[in-house]
Amino acid sequence: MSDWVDLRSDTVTRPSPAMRDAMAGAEVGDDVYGEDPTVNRLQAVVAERLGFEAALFVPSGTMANQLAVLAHTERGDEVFIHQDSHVYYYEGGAAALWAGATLSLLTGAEGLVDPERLEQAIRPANIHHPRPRLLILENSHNRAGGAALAVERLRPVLAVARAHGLFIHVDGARLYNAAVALGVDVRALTAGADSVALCLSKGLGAPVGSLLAGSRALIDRARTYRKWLGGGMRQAGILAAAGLLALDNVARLADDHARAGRLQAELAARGFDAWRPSVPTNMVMVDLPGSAAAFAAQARNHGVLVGAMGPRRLRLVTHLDIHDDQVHRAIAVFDRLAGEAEHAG
Ligand code: TLP
Repeated sequence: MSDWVDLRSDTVTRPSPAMRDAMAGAEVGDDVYGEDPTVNRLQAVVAERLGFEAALFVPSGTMANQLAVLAHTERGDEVFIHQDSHVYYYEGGAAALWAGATLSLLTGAEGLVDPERLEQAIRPANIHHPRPRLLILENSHNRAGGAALAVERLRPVLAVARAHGLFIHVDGARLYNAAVALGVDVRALTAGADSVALCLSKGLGAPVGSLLAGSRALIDRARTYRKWLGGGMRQAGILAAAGLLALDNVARLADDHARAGRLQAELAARGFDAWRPSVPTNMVMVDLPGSAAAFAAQARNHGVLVGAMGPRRLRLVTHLDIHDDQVHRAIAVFDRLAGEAEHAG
């Protein structure tokens, strides 16, 4: 697939030669015994960077989120979440399956739960109601086009959650994209949260791996659930070594954001309804008059891979393996397909 322009996701990056070397040379031990020095180092570094006591290395962002739901709740507890959030929309009903959670789906601009809607949704203690327990936020917000949500926007909804004694989990799969776009330290975006999920295998370029960060007590509970789910990995230092190098890729996320900006501007100039949210990151959404799946199939015929985010919406994601060249090729293919559609019309 090396000649393709793959804009489907930032999950498609392949490890760099330096990463492969670090993996080959990683010092390892059995992580189920807590004895893998490289995993332990990665967990300590990420906990410190995100401002938490502890962190746990897990295979995927989905597992990090699901462990958070399991560790914060008991069966039946109510979890408040935006209807476009990954934990609800893209995790296959896992929160109901594993944690037995009651999901309360809320709305709000750019993927952020509206504080008034949250206030209205939280019901008083009563035998008829599930126990209100957890608020989940997502930053940057995937289905909102990669929207980075600033601290000032988070504050009101965090205050409502706190006032009602809810725990707060942030799905920060792309938290560093948000921090870079907003020009803030990542800790500004984790302040006030009880746990954060961070992915190393998206824009940061590791082949595998995510972390859940939180208090030591929460992470101890999450470790037990990880074991129950079969997520205890043995010589996982081979993966953690790549993860440690991935943390060096934070500053260059700005390049991905700039390329996404150029892609959006060029597509818009060619008549596409291409948009990015108010504080954009590494995504461009394109709303089409016709089928997104059909357009994606045609683009594939010309070597450009894009994802369908809805019946008429495409998502284009920039990442480590997308350089200016690839951006130009993608624009040329969109141009050509637009021309063909005009012809057909
Ligand atoms: N998202 C994937 C797809 O599942 C949609 C993608 O290509 O964007 N939180 C957020 C906000 C995510 O976008 C993703 C992955 C995850 C969690 C889950 O991470 P993984 O794929 O590692 O389980």
